[in-house]
Amino acid sequence: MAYNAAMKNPHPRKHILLSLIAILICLNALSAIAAPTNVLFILVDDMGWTGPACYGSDLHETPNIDGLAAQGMRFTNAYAASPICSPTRASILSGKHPARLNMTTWHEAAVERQSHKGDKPLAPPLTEPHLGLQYLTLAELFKGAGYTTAHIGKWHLGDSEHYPEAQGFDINIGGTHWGAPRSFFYPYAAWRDKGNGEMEYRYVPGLGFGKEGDYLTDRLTDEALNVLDQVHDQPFFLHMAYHNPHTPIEGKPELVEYYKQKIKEGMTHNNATYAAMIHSLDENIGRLLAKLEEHHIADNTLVVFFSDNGGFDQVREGEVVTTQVPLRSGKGSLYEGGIRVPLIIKWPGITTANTTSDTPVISTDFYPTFMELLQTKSTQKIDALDGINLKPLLENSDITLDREDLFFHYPHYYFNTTPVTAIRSGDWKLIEYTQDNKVELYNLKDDLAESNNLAQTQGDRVKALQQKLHAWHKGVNAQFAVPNDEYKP
Ligand SMILES: [Ca+2]
Repeated sequence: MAYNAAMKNPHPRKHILLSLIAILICLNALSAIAAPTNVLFILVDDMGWTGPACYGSDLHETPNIDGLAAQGMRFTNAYAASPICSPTRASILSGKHPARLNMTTWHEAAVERQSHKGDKPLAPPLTEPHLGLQYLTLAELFKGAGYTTAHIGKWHLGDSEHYPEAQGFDINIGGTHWGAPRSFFYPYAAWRDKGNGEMEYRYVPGLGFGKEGDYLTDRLTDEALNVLDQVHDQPFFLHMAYHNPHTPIEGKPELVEYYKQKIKEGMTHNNATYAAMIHSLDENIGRLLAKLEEHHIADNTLVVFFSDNGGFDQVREGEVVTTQVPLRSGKGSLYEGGIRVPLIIKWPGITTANTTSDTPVISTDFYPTFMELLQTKSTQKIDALDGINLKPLLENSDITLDREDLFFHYPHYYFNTTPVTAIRSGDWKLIEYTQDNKVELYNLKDDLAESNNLAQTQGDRVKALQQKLHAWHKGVNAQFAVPNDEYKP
């Protein structure tokens, strides 16, 4: 018998070995299917729509961001829910619009407003300086699903009682109530005048030892890589919130020199230091993505790249920081330059490599999309979500989402704006400035630069969009700037 069997199959041991390998491959594939998808959420600070090379920058070099886009879906009409930092960050983590949260300005400005109405014709509303603990944050959602949750970098969502540790994050490295480091170079700390003569000592906690010349973005990434080394074999949600390229505009000297040499007459982007900051940011995103590969979890990790608002278009250190051209304006404004931002999503098994979507999406959409990822059902604690689940769009960029309108509300002053509110509905965008009741209407399809105000000639459309916008204000209980009784013209 043994002889006959051996005759039929002259290499029995090879046969058994091949079968074992096949079984192992099947088991491995099954475990990959069954393993929860990790999430690496890369949030960058003040990078405008045209910041990365794959979004058209003629100066910045971003091979790693571009590479991520080549592996996933790149959005051309993605919006931050707010034109400034804290509110957009709150909208991501809560799934609620900043106007609904009454969190429409950044932390420090909200604190300042408690004692001072400002020196403008309108007094901005009193708003929440903290993301309330009553909301179920994304971190709490992931934690409830058995994920390890880590926040690294900029927090800016409230004082120490509202730090990441109190909002569902197991790990917090560097997160504070401040919106920016004092310096991007070690020791990342210094005294500063708060603008009212009061001094404060700003620092980045959790970075331990360092040496002169160390760059904050490298150091935060070191910490993230360490976290990934620890948690790669368990599901994780890593909220990687880089400070680049927010002010202070500081880059590594050799990179600044490189971009100074590269800049030519007539370039749209021409700030070498800002370009160096984006270069360092991109390098570090490359390190994160390489670490996923090293641990063989790139195929099981959803990666998001997103910016919290448009680029800062004011002068710092004698130079305009950046521009969003062809978009109008920048950070703080409800023109496209303030709110339209880069967004790339790679969801293994869901997105197709190198796809583009022109569908308008907004930062409140992440929350319901991650609920879908986790198969979490809505509960009382997470009702009143303002976004929608993007998974169907991520699966197929040709589908039409069941949503026509996006809303924006910034009842505050900034360098480039007075209190303002807006709606985008299809290709149309209506903007209302409440200080002088000025209304502007643009067709973004024909007029991306918002240079041709059609409000005078399209009265019916203005009325219809205003009705929608005002109904939305009521629905979310939006707060407005009111006449300032302390104002002296
Ligand atoms: Ca920002």
